[in-house]
Amino acid sequence: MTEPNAKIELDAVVVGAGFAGLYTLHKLRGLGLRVKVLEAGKGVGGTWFWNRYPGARCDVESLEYSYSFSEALQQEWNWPERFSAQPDILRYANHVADRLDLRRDILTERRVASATFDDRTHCWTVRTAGGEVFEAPFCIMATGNLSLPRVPDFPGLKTFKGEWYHSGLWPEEGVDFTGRRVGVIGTGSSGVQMIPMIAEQAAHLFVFQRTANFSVPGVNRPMTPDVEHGHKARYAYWRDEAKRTPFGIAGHPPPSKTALEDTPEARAEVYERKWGTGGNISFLYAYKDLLTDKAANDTACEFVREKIRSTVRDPDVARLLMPNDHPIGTKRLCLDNGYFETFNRDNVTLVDVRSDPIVEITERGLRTKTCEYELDAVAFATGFDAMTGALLDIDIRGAGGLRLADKWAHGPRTYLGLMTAGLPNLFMITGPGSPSVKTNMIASIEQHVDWIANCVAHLRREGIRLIEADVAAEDAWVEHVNQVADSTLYPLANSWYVGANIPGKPRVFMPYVAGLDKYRMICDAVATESYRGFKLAEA
Ligand code: N01
Repeated sequence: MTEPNAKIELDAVVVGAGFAGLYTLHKLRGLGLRVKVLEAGKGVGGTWFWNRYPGARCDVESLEYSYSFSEALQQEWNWPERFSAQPDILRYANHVADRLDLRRDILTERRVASATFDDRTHCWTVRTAGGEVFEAPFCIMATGNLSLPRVPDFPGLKTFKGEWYHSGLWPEEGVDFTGRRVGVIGTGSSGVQMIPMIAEQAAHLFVFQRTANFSVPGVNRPMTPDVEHGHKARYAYWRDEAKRTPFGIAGHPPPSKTALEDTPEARAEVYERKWGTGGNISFLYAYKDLLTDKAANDTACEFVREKIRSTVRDPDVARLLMPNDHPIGTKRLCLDNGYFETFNRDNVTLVDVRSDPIVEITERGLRTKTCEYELDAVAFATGFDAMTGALLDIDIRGAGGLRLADKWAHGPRTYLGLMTAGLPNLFMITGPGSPSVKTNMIASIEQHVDWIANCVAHLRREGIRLIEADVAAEDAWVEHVNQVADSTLYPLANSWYVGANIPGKPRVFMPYVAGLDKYRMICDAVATESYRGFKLAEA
């Protein structure tokens, strides 16, 4: 540990050692910068460090959800499964940290409390909760989009005599639910993944569902040498193709037809094929208008509802599991391994907390308006303060003392999701207003980090000390992000994409949904045109 308050002077401070922070360190080091990464966790890996709940697994195939910047790295790493599980992804993050000798510049167990811009020195002062101080002209927030876990403030949680967990703060040593009465609250991606696993262990599992969610089969399988070698033999080609897609994922040719062009029989065949192949992006790519035309989307919703109807034996339970309040894909489409089948087990009970809301956590369990459930353990799969949460958790103050929390009081405002006016030299990786969570995150991370590194190199070459988003460019970008979202069905859902899961959070659609391919071209053009929309200053 360094001495408290001993100021460490650097060229760049990076906050977060997930996939974004690791790659940023590598790139900025390559430019000759003195960089430190401050990480709250005990280890690297970000999301994959924290989300250790049973069944945690990525919904993007591993041959795609991995760094593309190093041919050696992508050739030497072996993924054990099509969609790898959390421990394997965490192993990969650790391998990268070792392979690129990153650890000597990563300080773990350093939660950043504040970042303040000094108008006089033009440097950022970054303070950790433990009192350490770092100073650098550049500050890069690699804080993640889903990294501030949210536990609803049910009264009585403190009185609960059992144990409780959150999906995003899962104990490192794991949890054994054998013989216990367990409650899972939440049926988003995390709940849908953990429920089948916990059901296999628990004496009884109560699933507290407020909103039914669409889910499609993962169709996970062990990696075969054929698939792996075939892909690796043409890795450069696949990576290149991924760059030309809206999601940053290769191997899914864009659909040419609208859903209603097909007969109901032909449509059923298309959906059935997608269902059997597995994967959420693949399923939503069945037709080109599933996320823009409600009537088209309804056909896919009905197909999935029919699958639930035919899978779940109890018709009342099946009815409760059928989503009916949002178009499919407008909330993150879940990917599961036996989720709906789990509700056929004798030791699993679905509790509808929409009609019978949770009132409190008691000493012995959980009470809804009409019933008390005795529980030994509660697992919160209740999500995150997404996209802005981790940034606003840090007291960030820009030029003239501008507080980010004040500036974003009515919702995040950024230019390209990379910078926000008033915060010079502070970059966000996959910030609000960028494609981020609507893409393969690692592809988006690489695009952002490459852009930022090129920008920093340009500034240093040209002797420019400051870069800042221009207010007019930012306003136009925010307007554009909204227009694009409004041309889709996304705003119809009460999702975390619009902040709807956090009481009081301004309702603003945060990701840019025109696609990573289009976004990449915009960012490249901005850089080529002398950083159009940014103010550059020599001193
Ligand atoms: O969180 P969520 P998540 N009372 O916000 C319920 C990524 N991810 O952790 O819909 C009762 O989606 C809430 O109900 P409702 C992925 O991008 C990826 O599951 O608000 N229930 C909902 O059911 C994903 O989208 C992977 O009515 C309450 C659930 O909790 C994102 O992370 C795996 C409640 C929260 O769902 C977040 O997913 C896991 C309350 N007071 C996560 N408050 C993969 O790659 C909330 N809920 C596969």
